[in-house]
Amino acid sequence: MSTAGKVIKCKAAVLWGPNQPLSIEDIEVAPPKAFEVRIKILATGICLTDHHAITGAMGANFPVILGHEAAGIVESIGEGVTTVKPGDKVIPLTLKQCGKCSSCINPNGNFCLEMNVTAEGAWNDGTTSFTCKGKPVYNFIVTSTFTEYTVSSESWVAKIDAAAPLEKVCLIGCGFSTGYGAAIKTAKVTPGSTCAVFGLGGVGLSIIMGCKAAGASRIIGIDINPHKFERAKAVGATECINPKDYTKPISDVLKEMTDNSVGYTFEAIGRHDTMIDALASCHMSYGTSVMVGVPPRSKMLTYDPMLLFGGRTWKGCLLGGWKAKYDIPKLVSDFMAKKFDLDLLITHVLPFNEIHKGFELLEKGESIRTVLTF
Ligand code: PAD
Ligand code: ZN
Ligand code: ZN
Repeated sequence: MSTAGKVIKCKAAVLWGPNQPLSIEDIEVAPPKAFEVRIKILATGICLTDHHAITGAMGANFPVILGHEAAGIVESIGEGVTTVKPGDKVIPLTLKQCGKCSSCINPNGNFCLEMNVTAEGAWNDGTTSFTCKGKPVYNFIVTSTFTEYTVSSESWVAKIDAAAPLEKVCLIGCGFSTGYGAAIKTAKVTPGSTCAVFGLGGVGLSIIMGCKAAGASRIIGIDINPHKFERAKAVGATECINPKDYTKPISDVLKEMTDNSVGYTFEAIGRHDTMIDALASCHMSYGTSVMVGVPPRSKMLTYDPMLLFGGRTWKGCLLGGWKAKYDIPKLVSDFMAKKFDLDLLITHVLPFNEIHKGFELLEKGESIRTVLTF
């Protein structure tokens, strides 16, 4: 029996407030309105950004359904939707692409200026697509994938290869694309260069994969958890170091190790101190440092401007700099063409109802990516 046009009752992990446990609830998912798409989620990764929203380091309206790194199948579409149809395999996007604003039309921009309209987790008319116990539930970065069904807007959904394995390509929805793009698209790592990656989680390892694909000859991984080193080396790190093993600043350690030749550094943690460490660690004249970790909300950062005065470049990027609606399907095609291996990033696969275990593994530093399947 078709569910199109009807409210769907299903399970979702609802976060009722900051620092509360995720609660698996029965929710109602409204049918898609004009230009909206309702998606049956089949696989979703757990990213540290979801954790930032739980702790309050990243803003969200409550109650909220988190999750933003997923893949699924279109269940039904609203009026006017032309780019996807029921049955299509899709990746919900964390960045929209209006295709018309100054950011979308510039080849280097991917942060669509229309983004702010949905920043509060509700649609333009103030409504939400989810309800639980009679209360509206907000969305998270328009994706909300810790649910059996979600609703997104057409410009936030990318149709992907019908043969793509969803339990793997879900990582292309966030972590993989973010890291890989940070290296090849944002930093534009050059062949033969030396790179240093701070933070060896799913994003950091994807940065390493990007540095390697770009032809870097030396890739140094940095993490305070040495258990992360083995997998970092498996994806391409040539060596790994733990800042806790040194008394001097990590920037000095890297300078000595490389005869002062670190061309590119990346911060994939989300801390101010490591953002400055990463900046100070790239070459003072020609180095580029990319801020990939989400900066803590509402906190100012102070730094010595001399760090930039000699010529360093300091950049940030969202989703690796990719233009989501156009580039995500291409990355899925690249995966299908075996240009990179996502299995290296997936340490755990769990059923959706074990989501708590997935977050525990993340908190304990025991996972790279946990994929939840439905
Ligand atoms: P993760 O928790 O899997 O990895 C973070 C790693 O950092 C862990 O291995 C930690 O041990 C390590 N770490 C923590 N503190 C330190 C420290 N002081 N020094 C060295 N290493 C440390 O996270 P992730 O890979 O899922 O995400 C990493 C960041 O990237 C996080 O801030 C997330 O919010 C951000 C992100 N940004 C985007 C974007 O579009 N810019 C997208 C996705 C994720
Ligand atoms: Zn993410
Ligand atoms: Zn735009």
